[in-house]
Amino acid sequence: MTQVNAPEFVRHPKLIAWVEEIAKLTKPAKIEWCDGSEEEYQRLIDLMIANGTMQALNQEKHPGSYLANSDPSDVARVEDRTFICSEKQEDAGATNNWEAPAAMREKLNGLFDGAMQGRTMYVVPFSMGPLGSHIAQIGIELTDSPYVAVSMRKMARMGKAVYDVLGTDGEYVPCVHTVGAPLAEGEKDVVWPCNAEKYIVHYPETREIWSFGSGYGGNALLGKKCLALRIASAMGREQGWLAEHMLILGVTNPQGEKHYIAAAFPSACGKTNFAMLIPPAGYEGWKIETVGDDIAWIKPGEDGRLYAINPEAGFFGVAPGTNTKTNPNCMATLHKDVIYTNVAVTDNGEVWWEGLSKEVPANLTNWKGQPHVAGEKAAHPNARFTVAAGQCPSIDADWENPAGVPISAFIFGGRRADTVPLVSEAFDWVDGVYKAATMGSETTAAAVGQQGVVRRDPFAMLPFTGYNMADYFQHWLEVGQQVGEKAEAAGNKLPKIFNVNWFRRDAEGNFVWPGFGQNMRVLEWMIDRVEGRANAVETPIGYVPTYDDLNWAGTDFSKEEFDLITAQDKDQWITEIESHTELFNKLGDRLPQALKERQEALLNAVKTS
Ligand code: SAT
Ligand code: MN
Repeated sequence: MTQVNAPEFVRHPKLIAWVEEIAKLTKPAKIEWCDGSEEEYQRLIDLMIANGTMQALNQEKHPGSYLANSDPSDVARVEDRTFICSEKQEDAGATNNWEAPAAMREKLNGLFDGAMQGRTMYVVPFSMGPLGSHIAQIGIELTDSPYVAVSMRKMARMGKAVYDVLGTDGEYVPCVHTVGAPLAEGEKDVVWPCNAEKYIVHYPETREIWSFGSGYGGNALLGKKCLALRIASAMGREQGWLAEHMLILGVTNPQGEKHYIAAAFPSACGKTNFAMLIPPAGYEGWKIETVGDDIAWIKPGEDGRLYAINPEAGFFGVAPGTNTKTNPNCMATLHKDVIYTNVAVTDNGEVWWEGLSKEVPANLTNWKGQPHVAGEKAAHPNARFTVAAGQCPSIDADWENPAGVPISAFIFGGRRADTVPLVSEAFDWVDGVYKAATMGSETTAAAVGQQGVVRRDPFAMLPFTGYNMADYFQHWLEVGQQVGEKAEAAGNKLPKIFNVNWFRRDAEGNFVWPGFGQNMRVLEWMIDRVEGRANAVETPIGYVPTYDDLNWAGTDFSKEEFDLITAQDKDQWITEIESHTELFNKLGDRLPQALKERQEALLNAVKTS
């Protein structure tokens, strides 16, 4: 049996026993306890260069940066292979795949038996949230993928110091990950080992994560979607806080007034770009700062305000479409020390992806490692960069403040070609929860499956809520109620809730709203609404700005275009609201009555408008 040989910085007998137990099951050739050092990082990178998993990029253009190409069958999250295994099926709810924990354990025991044969098992200690903060959660990921180990070092606070926080008996979320490709004695490894069979399994009650068969992104970097959203959302429900699929940004106006906003969009709908927005011409003196680009943990304060932290330490962002126009801050963040996955590379060792430049460079090698063929994608649409958040020029001074930042407003946005206007403000908290709960969005390449079809994606959390979605809605309603009472007592206000749609199209199928920096105009209106100084008109679906209520300084965006993108078509809205019934029926008895009532009232208001 493999020697566990825990180093002396690990002083946690239960943890060591657990590593021993998993080693006995998975039978790795070797165990390596990661310490998070620079030396270790470089050694693993060099190892992957030697075995062909990674290639060094042009070190002058991309210092410290590397590229990995995954297997073409392992390029995105696998939602249909993702399971929430609570004791009772109704606790996982209708929107999650479920299997009884005992049955799943038996299945996984079979799959994990010997799964790491011939490989090294890395013990990766990490903290989601600032190390030692009362808000942070610790995880230990056991993985046979060095790619995962180096990526975790960028995406989370990873290293020896985690064990100091844990001490001899601290709590952690055990995360077991294998690519599911054992190597027989003398067998040559492939460049990106993985298994056609995949399981991403969560036990919310015992707070464990088990992942089999994939080495990619959210399937394998278990601190991110698995811990910080699925497990954390279940913790949050028990403990009275929220784990959300949200970016967090700070807006400061020329007078120096600062507001923080948290915004939920489904994967690959521009959260990273929005979080790093640069105010456009006409917005001199305004500033946007970035707290996080993907996940927010939000806790009620005694003053009735909601405080948010970004539990992550890095960005795992979509590369295609990113360029110096769409996201200059992101491009600057990528100036060094990046791990790229599934982008294309020039013969000069420079990265390229669709949208990086108008011209496609000659002699391009595509993400499959083959010569690029015109008309095909050079980078995979879900190609990603992994980079430390601290490198971002717009990073907020308080991004690692363990107390979090106070949230003034929530934004929910889907990708919708029609029906949903540029922006609307909810009438109140319940209406806001309704809007978020019934949000629809066209599917993207971030998940395996058909793309561009509208599906309900409540709170952009459809793939990430670790318990019954109806209970999740109820939890949001309760948080609003409790925080609202505290806020009133303290003279504060609950955050306002807005719905946006940057993705509306005209009759020719073109996007109407320019997006990116121009979203600043919508942000300004929101903040002025929070401050009670902006005008809005009441419509059946919420408060909306007129053309004159937005600041158009520095743009020639016309009233005609504005009318197009803000139009509310009565028939489309009746169809839309009626279609919410499908989700509500699916969720069944546990759906909060307040949301059913809200649907009826809304439908009535639209019909009689
Ligand atoms: O889940 S991933 O981390 O692979 C990316 C996403 O879908 O947001
Ligand atoms: Mn995401």
